Amino acid sequence: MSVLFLIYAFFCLQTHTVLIEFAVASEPNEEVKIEVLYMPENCTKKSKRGDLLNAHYDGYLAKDGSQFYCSRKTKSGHPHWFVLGVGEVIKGLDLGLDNMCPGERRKITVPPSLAFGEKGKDPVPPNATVVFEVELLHLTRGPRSIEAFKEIDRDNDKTLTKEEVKEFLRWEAKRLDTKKDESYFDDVVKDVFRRNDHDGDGTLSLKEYNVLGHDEL
Ligand SMILES: *[C@@H]1O[C@H](CO)[C@@H](O)[C@H](O)[C@H]1NC(C)=O
Ligand SMILES: *[C@@H]1O[C@H](CO)[C@@H](O)[C@H](O)[C@H]1NC(C)=O
Ligand SMILES: [Ca+2]
Ligand SMILES: [Ca+2]
Repeated sequence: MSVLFLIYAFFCLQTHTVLIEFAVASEPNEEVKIEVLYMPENCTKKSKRGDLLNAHYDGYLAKDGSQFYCSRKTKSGHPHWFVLGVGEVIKGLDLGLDNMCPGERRKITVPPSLAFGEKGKDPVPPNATVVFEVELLHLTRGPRSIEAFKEIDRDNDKTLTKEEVKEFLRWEAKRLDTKKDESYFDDVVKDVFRRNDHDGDGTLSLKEYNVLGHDEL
């Protein structure tokens, strides 16, 4: 999945994490255990909710140490790109990968309530505690971050116009060396505004843009 697609998806899909967080809140005794296996000397940037992370992770069953997942061995062997803190990965990883530096390695032990639950998910059996060994390779501030909003908001007036969004998409496509027609950008912008411009004034406010972690403002 390309980063551009992720950005598009984030403009267009409302996240549904409220339910997940609610479910987790009912199990206050179960916590994620984090052990740092390797910490790079230079830790300049730390992960937070809404960031795009690129990581390798191997999954093991705590019960017998058997491996049930390895991102290095899947079809393409590519590390995964995902957005932190929004339910794209299991809750235990959303919590366990917070505040992590690129280059850092962690062992994260996740109770079943924050992993695959009472039902499990083949090949993970029901009620299984799982252990992940994760290496964070790259981190970029995600499309729902205040950094991204500011980047798009070129005139810094705290609203995004269609032209600003389109300019940003063009710039991203160029940066990622993805060739797209003008009509593609027009369609994306149209779709973004149809879904997000709730008051129909032709611009996106911070609230409409749905920046994660408003408290930073
Ligand atoms: C951190 O990185 C910078 C530049 O990337 C380098 O000059 C510096 O020596 C590094 N510091 C340590 C403690 O490795
Ligand atoms: C999983 O745990 C729940 C709650 O402790 C229990 O009710 C259920 O029977 C367990 N399921 C299995 C398959 O062990
Ligand atoms: Ca603006
Ligand atoms: Ca608006």
